[in-house]
Amino acid sequence: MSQPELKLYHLGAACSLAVLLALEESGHPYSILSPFFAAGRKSPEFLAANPTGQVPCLLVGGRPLTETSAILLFLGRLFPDRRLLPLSGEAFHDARIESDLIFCSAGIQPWVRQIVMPRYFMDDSAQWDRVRQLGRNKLLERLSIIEARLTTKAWLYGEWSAIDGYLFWMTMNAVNEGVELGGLERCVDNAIRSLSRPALRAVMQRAEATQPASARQSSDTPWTTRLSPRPVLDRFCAAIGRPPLPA
Ligand SMILES: N[C@@H](CCC(=O)N[C@@H](CS)C(=O)NCC(=O)O)C(=O)O
Repeated sequence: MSQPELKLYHLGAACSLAVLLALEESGHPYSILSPFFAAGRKSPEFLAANPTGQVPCLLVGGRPLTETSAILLFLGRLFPDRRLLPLSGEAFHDARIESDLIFCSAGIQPWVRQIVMPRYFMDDSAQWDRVRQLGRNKLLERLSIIEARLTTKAWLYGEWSAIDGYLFWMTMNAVNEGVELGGLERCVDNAIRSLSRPALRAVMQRAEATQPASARQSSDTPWTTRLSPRPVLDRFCAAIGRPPLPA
């Protein structure tokens, strides 16, 4: 059966990176679309596809699909042989995977957003440091829940899945944004292992390279920075007191 054409609206280091990684791991051809058409201005085509103006938005044969957790679930089902998610078809088992995806997007991601974009939560910029610190505290608390899940295994489900890729995005933002990850060695180790996957290194480099200059320069788009694998790896190692690993 022929697969649909897949196009992803993606922006730099935004959470759409988790979808980009799943697409890369699928081995299926896809293309990346920019949500912008001018500095800091989102294109009418993008806003028509996703009126919230947020990435990710995946065009599936031209039809938009939004929400990271729904897109990852869709890709897991579209490419069962690639084991992007360990779905079995058994209703409760698969619902637990869906629950984990929603925990990532609704239970963890909003705290990353609060740290990176405090202006969405507080109009008084004098309070932003405090808003960020509250976000860091909550992000740490939520990642601790993942830490407890990783006690006996490197990956969330024993084999790499797109949720480990999604967690990588959370942990990368945590370490980039000064969250103290010293007590979360397994989360950081999980992220380091994801970073050793060629697909992730490839998408990080591509994500950085495909940003239009206008998006890079806009102060409105903080999701465009710090995507080089090497410094991210160094930050992970430093966070848990591990000597720097070879590139
Ligand atoms: N609930 C959405 C949230 C998506 C989201 O927050 N996207 C952010 C980047 S991580 C975004 O596009 N922010 C730009 C904006 O809100 O204008 C999901 O899980 O996909």
